[in-house]
Amino acid sequence: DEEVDPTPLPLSSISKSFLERRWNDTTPYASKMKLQSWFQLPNGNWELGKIISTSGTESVISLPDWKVLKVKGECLVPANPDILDGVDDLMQLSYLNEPSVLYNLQHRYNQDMIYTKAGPILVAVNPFKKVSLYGNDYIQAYRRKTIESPHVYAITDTAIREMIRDEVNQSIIISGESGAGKTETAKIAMQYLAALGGGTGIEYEILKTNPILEAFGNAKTSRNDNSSRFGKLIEIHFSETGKISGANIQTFLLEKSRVVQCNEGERSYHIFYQLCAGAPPSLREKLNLRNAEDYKYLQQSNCYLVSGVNDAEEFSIVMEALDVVHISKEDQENVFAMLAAVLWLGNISFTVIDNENHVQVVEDEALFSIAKLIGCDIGDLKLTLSNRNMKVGNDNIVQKLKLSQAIDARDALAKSIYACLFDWLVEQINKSLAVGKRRTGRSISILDIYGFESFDRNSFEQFCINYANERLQQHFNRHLFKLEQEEYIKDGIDWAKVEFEDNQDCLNLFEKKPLGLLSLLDEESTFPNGTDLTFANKLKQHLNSNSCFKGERAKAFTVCHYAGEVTYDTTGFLEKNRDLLHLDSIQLLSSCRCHLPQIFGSFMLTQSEKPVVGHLHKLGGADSQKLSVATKFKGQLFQLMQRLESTTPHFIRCIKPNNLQSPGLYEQGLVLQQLKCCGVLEVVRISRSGFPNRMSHQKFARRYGFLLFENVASQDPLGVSVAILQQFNISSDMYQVGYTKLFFRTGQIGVLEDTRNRTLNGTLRIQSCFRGHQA
Ligand code: AOV
Ligand code: MG
Repeated sequence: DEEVDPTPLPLSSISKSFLERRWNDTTPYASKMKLQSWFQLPNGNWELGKIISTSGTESVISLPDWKVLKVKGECLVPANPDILDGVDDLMQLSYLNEPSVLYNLQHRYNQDMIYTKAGPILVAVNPFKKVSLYGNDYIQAYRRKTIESPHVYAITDTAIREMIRDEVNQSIIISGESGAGKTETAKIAMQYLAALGGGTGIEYEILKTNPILEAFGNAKTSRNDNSSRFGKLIEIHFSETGKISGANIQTFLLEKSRVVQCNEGERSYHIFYQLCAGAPPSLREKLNLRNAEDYKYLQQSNCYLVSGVNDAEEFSIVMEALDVVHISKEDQENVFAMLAAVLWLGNISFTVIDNENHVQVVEDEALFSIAKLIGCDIGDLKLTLSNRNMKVGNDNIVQKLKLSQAIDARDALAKSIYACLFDWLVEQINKSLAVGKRRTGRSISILDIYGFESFDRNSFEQFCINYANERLQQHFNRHLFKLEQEEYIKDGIDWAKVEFEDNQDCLNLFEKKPLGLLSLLDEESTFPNGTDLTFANKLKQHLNSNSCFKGERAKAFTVCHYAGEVTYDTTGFLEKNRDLLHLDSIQLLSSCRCHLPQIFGSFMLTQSEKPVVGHLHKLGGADSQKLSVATKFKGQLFQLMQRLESTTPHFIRCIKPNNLQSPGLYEQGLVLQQLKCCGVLEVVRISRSGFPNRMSHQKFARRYGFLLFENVASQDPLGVSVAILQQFNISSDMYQVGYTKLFFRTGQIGVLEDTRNRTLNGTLRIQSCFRGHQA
């Protein structure tokens, strides 16, 4: 009786699996059994209660503190049986509801099991402390698959296997709020890839890019002591033999403004403090370096230290890393000289010389130090910082700058030098990583951008950062919901639609032309009379009817992002979007005998000639056909999305369990809000009732056909596929046969893959034994 079912396989058989039925179970729980149930306390937290009795619509429950309450049935949410406490995939929960998911993650979190699967995605809850889950032993264990529990290593391993199996590039896309753990997670994934080796030391180099980029691109914010202020995509290339052959890093929109301005309690980029604290005496003298406290740019936020961080030690780590990526000692010193120049720029001060507020530069140590560090004439520097050359018709006129203009010009120069330095560093790193010139193999990309941010005051930077997160969320939705469901329909399989939060409306608010946030910003930025206030008014005038937009008083507006509402203050929006560096400053840089020829080198060559447009572009010349910052960023994001679209994505969602960056504290409300806004519950839901793995009939037949015990009469791929399914006794609940593809529930392909690998390894071993005998 228990033999193989001889009836032909149904093509589209099941409509609702038992899992689905459970998910959709809406019968009032209390009336069914005397069991455990979740009860929401007035503070929003959930407590596990035991139902003592039920009569009519009311139940009596007892809470853990022995309190007994009479509650309405609809206030109770079913809890899972104890046996399901802390399951490692949320899909295994019998009752998938908010408190059950929260409790499950918390249960694991309390035992330092910070990783949990939610169907195809990995959820990582930030431990804010060292957890012993990493290192070589773990890497080897995941490699050999002797550990199964969810981990970044496991995701990365899957990416490698799928890259080889499907011959498709892969991406690991890490998202989450600021401080949720994206950058750490990216490093853990890189660690795993690096352990595969490359043979030329390239893997070591790849790891060493992290301290460099973090020193120059991360800073302490009020949300994260090591907050990324740029976005990063690292593409790691593999040779045909599965070894790392090289890598390439692309960065996105560095927050320049931080160099000249940052909020109370935050810091500028780590490297400034590291340099001040860690430079050896000879370097200090050469660069005329002071302590961090002596520089105005670093003084303003009144924060010099990060708890638990030794900047001097970090500096030596960065220097060592610079060696590893082949940046010469001479270039390193020049980089530090540029940093010192930026710091001294902040100390440049002006005296007002007339009653129109025109200024002159004070001749002091700051001025002399900069001239020496960047190698320019003191007189030229003075003029650049206090005058502006303008072309009116055929005449050149010199205009004196007012105090505020002079300060802006000075800060613009500092920001440009820093941004150029950052780009130059990334370029050098890329040269060093481009070892495998002929990249015939495949790649795995890891995306780590700045997370969604909402501060008391939000400016242009948050506007861009949150827009980027909105784009990324769209990619996530597209892959996990839209494409998934479209494919089911296209291939004609039975399917119950899952609703999800689509953020398309919010993206439209940003991107629509001509009446979207970005277009209106650009338009106002090009108007000579445009101001931050006229911009804010224009937004209110055109966008007030948009459901994702709310006008606020004066210069502010609110956007309803997928992750919550954020109110932006438009102060500085236009200037930051234009990001102009005056021609005078560009000419100054082109004339300087700066020690870092590669950065401003092209300017040296054209010293006597007219500046070349291309070079102006790099520094953002005022009179070049320059794109606005927002438009350029939008273009970069589109390109990024295109690149990601050609890969198989693996998603990791980082969750921040508290806002204090402290270990052991799990705030249910905060976690729930993050789970909700990124659709974790829906992902689990769609995966439970869906078929996340799929393969064309042809590919399936080709891949597993050799495992068949008997020859199949039919040679067509569908026939072979069906025979395989039968031989492996795969329950008809677990797959569906579409017009072109086979669709599997989670885990099914894994079973087949394991058998295939075992069989192949066995075969190989037999072959090599055989060869051994022959020899
Ligand atoms: P983020 O990248 O998501 O924020 P980070 O990766 O910088 O966040 O993580 C913030 C801090 O959380 C780190 O500095 C660590 O102290 C801690 N942390 C995160 N993950 C782990 C882990 N797996 N183990 C131990 N500690 C961890 V931002 O870049 O601000 O969006 O912009
Ligand atoms: Mg980060």
